[in-house]
Amino acid sequence: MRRLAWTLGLATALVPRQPTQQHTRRTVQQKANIFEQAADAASKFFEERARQDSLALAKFTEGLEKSRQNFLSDLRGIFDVKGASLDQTLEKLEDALLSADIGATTTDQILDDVKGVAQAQGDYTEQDVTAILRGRMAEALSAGGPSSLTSAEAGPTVILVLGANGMGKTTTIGKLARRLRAETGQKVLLAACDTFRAAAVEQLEEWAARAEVDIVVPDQGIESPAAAAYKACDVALQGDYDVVIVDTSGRLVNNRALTAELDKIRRTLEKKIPGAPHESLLVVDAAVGRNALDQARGWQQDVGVTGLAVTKLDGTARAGFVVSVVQDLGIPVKLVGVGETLDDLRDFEGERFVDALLDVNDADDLRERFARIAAERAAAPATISVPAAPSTISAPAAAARPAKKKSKKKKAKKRR
Ligand SMILES: Nc1nc2c(ncn2[C@@H]2O[C@H](COP(=O)(O)OP(=O)(O)OP(=O)(O)O)[C@@H](O)[C@H]2O)c(=O)[nH]1
Ligand SMILES: [Mg+2]
Repeated sequence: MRRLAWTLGLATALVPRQPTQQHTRRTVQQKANIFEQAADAASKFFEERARQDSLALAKFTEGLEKSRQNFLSDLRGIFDVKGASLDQTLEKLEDALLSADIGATTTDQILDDVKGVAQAQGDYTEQDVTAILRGRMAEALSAGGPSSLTSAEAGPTVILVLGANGMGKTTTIGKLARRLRAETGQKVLLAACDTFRAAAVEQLEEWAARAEVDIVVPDQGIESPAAAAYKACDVALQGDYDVVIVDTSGRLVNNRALTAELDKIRRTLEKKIPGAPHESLLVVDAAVGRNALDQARGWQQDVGVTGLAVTKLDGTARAGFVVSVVQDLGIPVKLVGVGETLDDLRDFEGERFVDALLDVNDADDLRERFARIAAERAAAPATISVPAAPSTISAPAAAARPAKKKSKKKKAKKRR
């Protein structure tokens, strides 16, 4: 419906204004032709947009295969049960959401919405639940703010990359460098400031070669990462680079000496390039799940983080962790890693991520349905009681209770 309205609007806008004096048959025919051409152009425009959207979604879907399969099979299990009570459905939905690491806040919101719909409509459909899942997850993902990388207004943009050992910092830098060079034509410089781990500099050199970008390595015998950062800033300013990406060694945020070293790198960048670092990107491994969330909280408090790069989403069945990390920390995810090769880095878009996770084909319909539900929920009284005998259900609510007791301990642990 929305698409039709758009098409007609665009077609009308594209019809040139004709003089109104003569309404000959020829003029009418000309108008009809113009209208037809405009409608044709509009339909091609939408076809192309749909093609690009589905390509981008396919790339995302590939990387989220494990999580998608897991989540969808859990969800299907809920709707395949005929005559389940609302309590039973909510119980299973809660299990599915917590197993996917969606997080307690968003899970509670979703369960509350489903209860609300059941109460208001006396029934709920699978489409209602999918619309609620999609809508609330997308909403939670947008809570961290814009997911585009920040750029400097003038001079080089400096991206400082941080995180614990083995999270995927160096790999992400290599992928990002290639993307910025190949897709946006920027002149990229890598700064090898991991002087701690043997072979870290060579690893970054290999990524620079693959990404076909330049790199600054520390001078022989100089082991201070701040000195390497200083040198990289000089090269960036003299060489007119657009972006400098700074690799740092892996560290735990509670290691005071290493955090002080990071401060020194940051002060050096600030002194040499106004406004730097423009982005402090914390790299977290999705497979680490909720522990990564605790780590990220420490980084946010002690070091300062402007965005997250979530790596190894391809290896986890709990990509829903991304929702809880954004919701709990209020920091946007800016990049996601879905594999080990140069092409396996994606810009993060909340809605696209959720569509890939839920295997959504008609996002417009779900978006409209959720808007309706959210508006009704906003207008409804704050506390909603579960209806005693919901319509889809014939099994007695008591039948669900033993299962609930059995899983309570596990759930409480997950909710923490
Ligand atoms: N499957 C998968 N593997 C990844 C991804 N990103 C990184 N890796 C792998 O994770 C491992 C560690 O990656 P690095 O880039 O060396 O991690 P790091 O954070 O720089 O490590 P340190 O410098 O030792 O702290 C490597 O084997 C990478 O190939 C990803 O998105 N998916
Ligand atoms: Mg590294």
